Amino acid sequence: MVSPDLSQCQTSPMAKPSLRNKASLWVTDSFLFLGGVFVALLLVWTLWSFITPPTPNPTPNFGHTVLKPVTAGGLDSLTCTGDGQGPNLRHDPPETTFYDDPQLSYSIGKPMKNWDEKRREWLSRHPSFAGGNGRVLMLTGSQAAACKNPIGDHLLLRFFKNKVDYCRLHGYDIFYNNALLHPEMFSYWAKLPVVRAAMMAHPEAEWIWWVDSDALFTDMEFKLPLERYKNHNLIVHGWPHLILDKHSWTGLNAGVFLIRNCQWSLDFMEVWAGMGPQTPNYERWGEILRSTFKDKAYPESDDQTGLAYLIYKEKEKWGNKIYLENEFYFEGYWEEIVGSFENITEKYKEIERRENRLRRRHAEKVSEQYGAFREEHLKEAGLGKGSWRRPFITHFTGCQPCSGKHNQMYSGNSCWDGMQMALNFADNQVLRKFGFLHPHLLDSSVSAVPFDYPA
Ligand SMILES: [Mn+2]
Repeated sequence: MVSPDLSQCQTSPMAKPSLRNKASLWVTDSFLFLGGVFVALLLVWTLWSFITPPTPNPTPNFGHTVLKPVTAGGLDSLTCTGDGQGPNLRHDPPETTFYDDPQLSYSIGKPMKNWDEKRREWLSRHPSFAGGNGRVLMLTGSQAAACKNPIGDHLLLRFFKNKVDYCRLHGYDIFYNNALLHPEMFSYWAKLPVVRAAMMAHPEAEWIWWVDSDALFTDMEFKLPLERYKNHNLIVHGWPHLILDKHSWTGLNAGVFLIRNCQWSLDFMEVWAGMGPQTPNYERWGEILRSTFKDKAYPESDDQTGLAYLIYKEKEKWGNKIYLENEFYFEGYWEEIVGSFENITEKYKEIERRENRLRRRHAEKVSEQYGAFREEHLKEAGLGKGSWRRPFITHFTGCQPCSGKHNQMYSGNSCWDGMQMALNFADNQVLRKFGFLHPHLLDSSVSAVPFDYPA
């Protein structure tokens, strides 16, 4: 019988207690041992730092990294010599890893085996990345050429800035791709080769989070409930009954997904990509998908219907590791969201008028703390449709900012105005920490935030 921990694809040493415990024991022991000499050391260090110029530390070792918070955390900031306490970015030992195997490819269509072992081995050689079970790499991107829509590139810039803001606030890495990594895997299929390559380029990341270029974070404080997904490897916004009973291709949305960096995911993506335009079966897959999901919009095989198909038809094989999230706006349809921004802004202001802590100015770096404070006031707000909580991700499906084409259901202006409002609504949550706000959501101008805002 496998334990719940082992039954998930992810079994890397990051999740195991050994390394982490060893490190924290070491810190505790060091603290006890150093306790007596700490004050003396501090004094010597301080004096020394006054008489010697700051020198960069070219190859800090593991011990140094572990000891740092105990001995020199506060001093670094005073002497400006700090090289951070996080992962060691200069340590890559000469022992061979999977990177030295000439047979290994970053490309989809070249299956990789034993990835979990390979990744685990890399992590054991790079212990400063251990304990990164919640480590997330966000991926997004757009086409290689300039946008046809005259404001397309500007919109994409703002959509990207929004993701950079979210990642900075939560300590995530982000990669923007605008190269076609597989020449035949165009449009919505283009993301799969990027995810595949990113898994190999970032063995330290436990999760890869694909977010479409036309989606943005409209709640900068909300964090993914990663704990909820501990037994799953792929998380998408979706509704089981729409896929399994109604056979609707919109039973899920493939524009935003979270996928675990593990062998299961590599195997799954090979099967998923097997329906793509680079294979001889592309046309046949178009027919199969169309006959299974009758409401499918395009005749060609597409990634979203392909994913729904695998959940429906190969439930036993893949379904138990795929989590269909529908308790919050993992991504939300813009048309049902953009009209609620003004009301939500007022609701949040009401909370802040009641709660002094939320009006306190603070450093951007400690924003997560204020998100946690606010959470206490959002219990009644609900989540998802009809809620007055800020929607987590707003997705402009059908609007295509870059090409300028849009679904005939809406006027172009409703798309571009909606984007402008969503972008300013999100930006207000960021700019506030810099002392400014956009007073009107349809206008990008700013004004300074009064000291005790909102009064
Ligand atoms: Mn999209």
